[in-house]
Amino acid sequence: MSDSQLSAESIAAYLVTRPALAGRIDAARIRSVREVGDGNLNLVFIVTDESGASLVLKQSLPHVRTDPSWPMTRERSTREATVLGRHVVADPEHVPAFFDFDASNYVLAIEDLSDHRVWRSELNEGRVHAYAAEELGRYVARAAFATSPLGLDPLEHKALVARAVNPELAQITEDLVFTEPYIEHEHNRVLPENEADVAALRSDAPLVREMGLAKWRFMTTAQSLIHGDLHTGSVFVRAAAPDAAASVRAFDSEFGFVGPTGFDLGAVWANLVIAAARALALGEASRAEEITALPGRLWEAFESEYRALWPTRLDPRVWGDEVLERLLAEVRDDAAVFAAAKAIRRIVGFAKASDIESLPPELRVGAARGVLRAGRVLALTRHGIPSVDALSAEALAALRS
Ligand code: SR1
Ligand code: MG
Repeated sequence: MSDSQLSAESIAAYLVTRPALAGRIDAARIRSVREVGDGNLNLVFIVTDESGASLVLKQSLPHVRTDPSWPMTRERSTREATVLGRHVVADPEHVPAFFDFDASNYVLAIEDLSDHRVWRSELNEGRVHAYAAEELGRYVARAAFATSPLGLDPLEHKALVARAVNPELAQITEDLVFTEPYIEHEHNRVLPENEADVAALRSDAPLVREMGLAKWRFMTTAQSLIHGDLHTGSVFVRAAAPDAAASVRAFDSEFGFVGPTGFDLGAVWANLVIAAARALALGEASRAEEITALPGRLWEAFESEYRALWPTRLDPRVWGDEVLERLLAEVRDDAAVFAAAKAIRRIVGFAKASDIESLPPELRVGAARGVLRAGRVLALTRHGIPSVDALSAEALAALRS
């Protein structure tokens, strides 16, 4: 089998060709195959055999799933395999187990996490899962440390930069996140009542400057192997139960490359702003406040894990403790401006967020306006505000204004 598209009917035959999966699932006794992909890009199947063993097969399509006229490199599967392969070593607690990668057919085989739920869907239904923010902070810190020159031999780090280069998907982010919201573009779409808000955004020269600088940092910074698309729809959560601990897993790392560490933190932060906007629109003020506290918890967990790993850095001769403080300040500053960019793009640009889109139109207008204002506050006031909590509170005030 080469370069062909999987289907529910072909999966049993496909599994027979993958020796790495032989002990994980019985290809001769497949009970069910469910296609569950609902993102913008890929086919995703949950495969279960008669014994109840299961796994997920994820195959990249040669085009955007939601727009077949938009071609997309299938090599993004190879990038995802690189990111997941590294992250599963750095932090197996926070990513799916990784079973197999078939480079000829662009198929990853990973752990079935059907007992988890997508965090965005949970937030949309009013279940906050506050612990997830801290777990993600730890995940970003562990992955960042292990794949940066702090934890990787310099030659290995450079080899990783080369191996993980992801030009086509990085360009999507560069265009969709940092440029298109600030120009007239066919990808953009807002409700007529929000047109004036978008016009105000585009004529806000300091904001456009900050977005331009953020794009520059995104394109020129090679700190650590980032997930690259860590929004709440890329995170599985499972609350603690009497027989199981809470679990948080980041998936879908096909946008990953060696980039700015703060980008992943900013992505989580942005989508929490959007979730808070939804809660406010629905009149759930205390839930909005609860969600607004999460970027601070995300940051504190990141910082504390990063500090805990710091004694293991590879070159303490020059990377002293003042360097740590500067690196943390830089990552925090990046996280805030990337959060701004990622929040605004979900309102104006191609990829929307169901948190806002599923609101009734009369509530969507105000929620969208609030997210744009909050994004502006994050980008423009971040230097003068001493903590993520304080900046988050400012963003909440902007959501309310
Ligand atoms: C064409 S891909 C659109 C968006 O979906 C992904 O989740 C990324 O965020 C990308 O920008
Ligand atoms: Mg995705």
